[in-house]
Amino acid sequence: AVVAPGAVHVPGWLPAARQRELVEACRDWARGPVPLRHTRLPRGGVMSVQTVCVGWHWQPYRYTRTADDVNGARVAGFPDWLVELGREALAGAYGDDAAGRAAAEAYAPDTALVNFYDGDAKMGMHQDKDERSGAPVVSLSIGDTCVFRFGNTEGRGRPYTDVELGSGDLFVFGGASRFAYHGVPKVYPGTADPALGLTGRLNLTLRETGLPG
Ligand code: MD5
Ligand code: FE
Repeated sequence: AVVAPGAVHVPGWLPAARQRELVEACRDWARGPVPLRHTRLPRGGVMSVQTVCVGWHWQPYRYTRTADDVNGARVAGFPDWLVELGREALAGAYGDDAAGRAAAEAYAPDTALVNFYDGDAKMGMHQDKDERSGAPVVSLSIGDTCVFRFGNTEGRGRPYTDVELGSGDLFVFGGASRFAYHGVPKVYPGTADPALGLTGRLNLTLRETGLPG
């Protein structure tokens, strides 16, 4: 479903077996070299979601190779299979025409933010503007269903559209939607398939930082 120009939601895009593989990969990343943790904000706040990064480390509000705000370690490398997953995702969302297929082939994500939401975690309305690239953001959700609030480019308030994101859902944010405000006001605890072996919600976002190699 096209939610706004460039914003495409594909429910149930990722098959269950690949969801389980991704959960396992996230468990590995969560152990280190930089552990899954609540990101501390420069003004003293602490995010309710827990995050681990791959490829580049996001520290509010820039990307670095080492986690200077956590343990100083160099972040895990960005694997080729994750680049491939990003291209498949773009093709899944945009691949109906030649321009979309070309964009998918050219997509070169170099960072992933893995966000873990327990039943109380939320994400306030914000823009993702720390990337020096206008390439689309690929978002994959696994586990508990949440309410995703997709807003506008002017500010945190209305108009916005609330969309439920369930396990396996793909959302791609490109074009005019790349810099829209968005957030996660609510997670519905216990809504994931128990066979996933995951309590809570995982969200992976793939991005191009636009930074040199
Ligand atoms: C999440 N994560 O569900 C969301 C999915 C984050 C974050 O917001 O920054 O880690 S990514 C949603 C997104 C990304 C880029 C642009 C837009 C939405 N957008 O234009 O709405 O944990
Ligand atoms: Fe975001």
